[in-house]
Amino acid sequence: MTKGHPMPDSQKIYLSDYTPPAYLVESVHLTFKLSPNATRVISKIRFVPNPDSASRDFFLHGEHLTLIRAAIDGQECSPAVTDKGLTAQVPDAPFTWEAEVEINPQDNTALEGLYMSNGMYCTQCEAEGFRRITYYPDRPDVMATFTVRIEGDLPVLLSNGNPTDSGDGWAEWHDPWPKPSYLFALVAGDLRNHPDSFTTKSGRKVDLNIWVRPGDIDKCAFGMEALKKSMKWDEDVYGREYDLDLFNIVAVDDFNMGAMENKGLNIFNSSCVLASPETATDANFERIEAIIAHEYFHNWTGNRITCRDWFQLCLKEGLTVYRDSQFTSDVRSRAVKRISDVDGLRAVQFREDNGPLAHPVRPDSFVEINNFYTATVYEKGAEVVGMLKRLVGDDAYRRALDLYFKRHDGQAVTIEDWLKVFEDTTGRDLGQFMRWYSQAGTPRLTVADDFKDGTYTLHFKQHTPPTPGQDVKQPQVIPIAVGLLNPNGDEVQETVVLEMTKPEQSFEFKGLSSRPVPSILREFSAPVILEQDVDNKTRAFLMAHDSDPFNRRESGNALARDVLRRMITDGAAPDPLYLEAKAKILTDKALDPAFRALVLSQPTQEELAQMLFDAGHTPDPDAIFKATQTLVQASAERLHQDLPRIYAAHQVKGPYSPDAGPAGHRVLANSALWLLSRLDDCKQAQAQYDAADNMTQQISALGCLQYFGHGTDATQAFYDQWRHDRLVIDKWFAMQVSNTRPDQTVATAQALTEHADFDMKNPNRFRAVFGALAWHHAGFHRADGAGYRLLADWLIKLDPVNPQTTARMITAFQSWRRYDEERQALMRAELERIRDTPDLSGDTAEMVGRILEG
Ligand code: 0A1
Ligand code: ZN
Repeated sequence: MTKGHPMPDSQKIYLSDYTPPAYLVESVHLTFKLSPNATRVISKIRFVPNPDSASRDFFLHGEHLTLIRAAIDGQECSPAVTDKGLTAQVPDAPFTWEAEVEINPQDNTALEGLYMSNGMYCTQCEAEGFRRITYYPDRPDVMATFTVRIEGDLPVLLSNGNPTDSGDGWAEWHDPWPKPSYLFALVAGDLRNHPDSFTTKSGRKVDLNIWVRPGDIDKCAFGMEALKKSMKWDEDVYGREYDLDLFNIVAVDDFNMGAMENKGLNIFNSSCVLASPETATDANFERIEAIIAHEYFHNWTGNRITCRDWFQLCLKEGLTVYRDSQFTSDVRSRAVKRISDVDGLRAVQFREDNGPLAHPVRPDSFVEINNFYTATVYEKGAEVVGMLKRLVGDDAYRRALDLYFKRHDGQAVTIEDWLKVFEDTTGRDLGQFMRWYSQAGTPRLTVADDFKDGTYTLHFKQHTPPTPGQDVKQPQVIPIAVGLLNPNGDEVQETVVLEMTKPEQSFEFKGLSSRPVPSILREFSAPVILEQDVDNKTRAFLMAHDSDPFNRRESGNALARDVLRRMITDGAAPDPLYLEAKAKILTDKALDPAFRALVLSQPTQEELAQMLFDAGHTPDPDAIFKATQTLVQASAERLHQDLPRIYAAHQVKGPYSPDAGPAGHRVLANSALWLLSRLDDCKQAQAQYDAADNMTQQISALGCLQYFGHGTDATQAFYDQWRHDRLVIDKWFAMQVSNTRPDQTVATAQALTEHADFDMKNPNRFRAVFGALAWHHAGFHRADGAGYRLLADWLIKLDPVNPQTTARMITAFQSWRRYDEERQALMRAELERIRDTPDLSGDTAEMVGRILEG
């Protein structure tokens, strides 16, 4: 967005207005006297004038604080206080600031700053939560060492760094590594630990702990293994060692996001760390492993080297997501990981990039930074790192990262600094590459080809549609990985990376004896929408022969999209070509079962709505639903002989293991079960439910039973079995909504809000019901607007309690302009009702404004 954008918000801040801080901090001493409603925080901060700043204005951020007293160099003073912070007269020389403030963790339902969750104190400071703890220059370019004393009558008192001393009712911590305030953390509670240790490659022994509530101690082992694997991997692949004697992870039930990389004291949403075979699915295990890795990897990419300002958020997030995806590819299947990442990217990031919330990977303005923890910053940010690596090559990438760590350790830096290490390593000019960070929107890549005298030519065109505040786009550097197959299905050109830099560009392949079949954008080498005029026979051919597994699945997916498009817009019947191609993959024993399951899955209704809209149609949610049902039914019928065999062949014997191998067998068997349930009245599903001894098997069966109308007893039994386990009950809430027919989705969600276990203050529980509603495409988009109304009612209720989660969930409405006039009017009315709610939070106000305007 530019300054000309119509948002009338004077609170908007701009990247171009960045100025260095007037004062730097040398050291921070904090004392916490914990009390649920009246915690005292006493701070002693050594400030020095910043030689790189012309300003000598002294401003400290502070919100929701009661200032009890303040002093400068021991002299009591009376700063001018507003609801955003304070200003004071200070010496033009180093000085010591002291303050005492009172805060109320018990009433902090926003879950930012210091708050309470089930009797335990914990903090969340990213991005701007530290200012709810004490007065401070709460910006990432102010880095300092922290010493913390905690006084409280709870057995476990934790903060960042290493413990230095403790006694009855108090503990002291010191973190030797200078850090910005957003990485500060404190935890106090009646917690138990799962201990372990790791010896780094230079021989330093690090104590590791996962801290949980007493009942959860049997759910820590997997997370601990994932942590040790991550520590080893970062040493092996990036040469990065851990740098403290202690690494703590804490699980909390009330948390707005997945987890947080606080230095030496990572805090996790309990859903992202706790797992046992009985309570967590294979998908949960994989996600937990990835998130533990992600937070751990932040120790170098985020903590040791941090962001100069919040516009640079992708500097740490894009890179760290990229690193965790490399890790998962290495410890599991590279192809399966890539396919699932791209499915997620398309479902969430492409949707964002194609609507009112589109913004560059590095935004240039914002009102509320919390609203920019987006798929664009994270997932597209990771794609950009992946493209950079592809363009410079693996060796240069590693050398550039070595230089990055050497040059910028201990600093707060920018995307320019990041790209400069690549330029200095490779001699390349990355000026054009920078557009991936500054231009919003998903490039459309069109391709045509010709073949003459043994030369095959690919002609590409690129075009990026306008996005809010950015009407005109410049051409980007697009790495296009291409391979060529001959008509027998053999590869005649192995993967090469074409570097497209111009709006239109052609690439030649010489010396071919016949016209080849191209496999374009292998491994999804760039986050673009490929528009290729291919017939479905060719797609089926590539699905059978492509040596690139990503494109093999992609051809199947493109074929399915085309079949579904014709079913939706022309009333066509399911194409047997697709059903045959699918049957071939399903029964190909040479292929990885998890990969086969992905080929078996159909495009989601959201993906189809995007595709139709992009092709100039108005997506009709009912017609999309109907077509997907017809096609899945046709698949089940076509495969009816294979399904029982596949199901039986992929049952896993022996004790449960969440490893990729057995998990792959389970996902294939359960995909078969899902189809089989359409044919056998859920007989097999009921048998699996009754016999299940792990959550993957139990929930897969329950899903079938619920979806096909046989789930009443099992749903009750599941509740009775798991009512004591919050994380499992979250699944119970979500599944009932997800597995409804569209005419029942809203009523089911509504009824669940009246359940005694529904608690809007717990973000996981709220998301279980309303996330499931928002992702149920046909149920949410019911023609009478009941889905929109119910979600809006609850967002209005949630906003005063937890603005951050409200603002994230209002994105359910972001694609409102995609639909027919009636639905648009209904969604607009709900958005306006939210917008006009008195005292709406700034977080939600910004989002609703952008969604309505864009
Ligand atoms: N940095 C964390 C994500 C995170 C961001 C904001 C939060 O609260 C506003 C909490 C967590 C990560 O990337 O994992
Ligand atoms: Zn992160």
